[in-house]
Amino acid sequence: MLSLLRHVTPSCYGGRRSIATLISGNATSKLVRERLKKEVDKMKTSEFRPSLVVLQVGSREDSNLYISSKMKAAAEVGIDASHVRLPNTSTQDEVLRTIMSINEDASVHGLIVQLPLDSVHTIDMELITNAVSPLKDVDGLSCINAGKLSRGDLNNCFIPCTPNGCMELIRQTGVSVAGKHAVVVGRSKIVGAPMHDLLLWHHATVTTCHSKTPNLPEQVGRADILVVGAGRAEMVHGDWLKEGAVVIDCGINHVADETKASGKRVVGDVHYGSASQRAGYITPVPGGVGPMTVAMLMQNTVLSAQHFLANLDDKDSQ
Ligand code: NAP
Ligand code: LUD
Repeated sequence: MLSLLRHVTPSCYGGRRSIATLISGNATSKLVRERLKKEVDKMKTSEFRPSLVVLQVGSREDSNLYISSKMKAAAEVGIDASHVRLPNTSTQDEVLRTIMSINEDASVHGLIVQLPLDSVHTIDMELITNAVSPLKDVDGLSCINAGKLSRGDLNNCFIPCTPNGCMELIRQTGVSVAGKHAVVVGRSKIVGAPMHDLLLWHHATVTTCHSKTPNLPEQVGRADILVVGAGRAEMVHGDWLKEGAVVIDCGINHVADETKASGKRVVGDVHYGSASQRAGYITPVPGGVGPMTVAMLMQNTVLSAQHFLANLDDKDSQ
């Protein structure tokens, strides 16, 4: 565990020493990928390999980057992954037909539709995520999987990758979730809402905040465990935090930085410099939650392939 956590190097912020221990998503995700590779090696035959399809509509630059990380991780683990890209002129019906045909393809165990959809036409995102077969929904975004998670049926559903990755990072700290006060900032279907459910069913008392929550700093200050997914660059400031809190930052925001060749850099939703002065544990951005999202997608795909094989065995023995 020690190599996955390290004390944040003293920073100049406010002239004080940093005290938080950094939780490395890069190191934790590497361990997950190594474990999954061993599991895939055991189940792989000349005819069988876990398989994943990532469906993209259009070609947003950020989605291209995330999908290429997913393809790379799949190759490393031994998952047969394909990237299906539909043009940004695709209609809702065309996207639905593509999903149906992948649903019916018995050689595919996992299907995700990378969001947001980038089409010139209006597409109902809810209709699209619910069209994915719940048995292949390795993103855990269909209402069947989300419903099971909200009722605490954790062992019988696919858990969305980002919150699942956050739980894994919290586990690395050794801080137990049961009985703690957890605060989630954001209530989206992909981050905040499933994060709330996961923390709740791991027996935390959970407060979920959103854009209409009055006095956010006060709510954040009550958190033993804080997970932020708001999409607001460096919004959570260190002096909002309870001393020693576990801080998990899901935010990926691009801000201008003239010292970089690209003219920009990536920051989280938490102001890292000040937060690391006060938190007990903190995730960096980049290198925190992002790589865990990718690793958890691999984990869900391997789980789905294992279910598929177990069902084949059941059928054979009947
Ligand atoms: P989203 O769909 O835009 O949802 C943002 C949520 O934050 C909403 O619930 C919104 O409230 C809330 N919010 C916005 N401004 C707020 C404020 N000032 N105070 C309190 N709550 C506020 O975004 P998302 O998809 O959940 O993503 C959130 C962030 O996480 C983004 O930076 C995204 O890039 C990042 N992300 C990272 C990963 C990863 O793997 N690292 C994965 C997914 C997303 P309302 O509901 O009231 O609008
Ligand atoms: N849609 C996701 N849309 C966006 N960062 C990701 C993501 C890797 N259906 C569906 O993959 O799970 C999804 N399912 N998402 N995301 C965001 C979200 C989706 C975000 C970051 C990363 C996937 C990642 O690897 C690196 C890091 O944080 O270290 C690099 C960040 C950078 O931009 O440099």
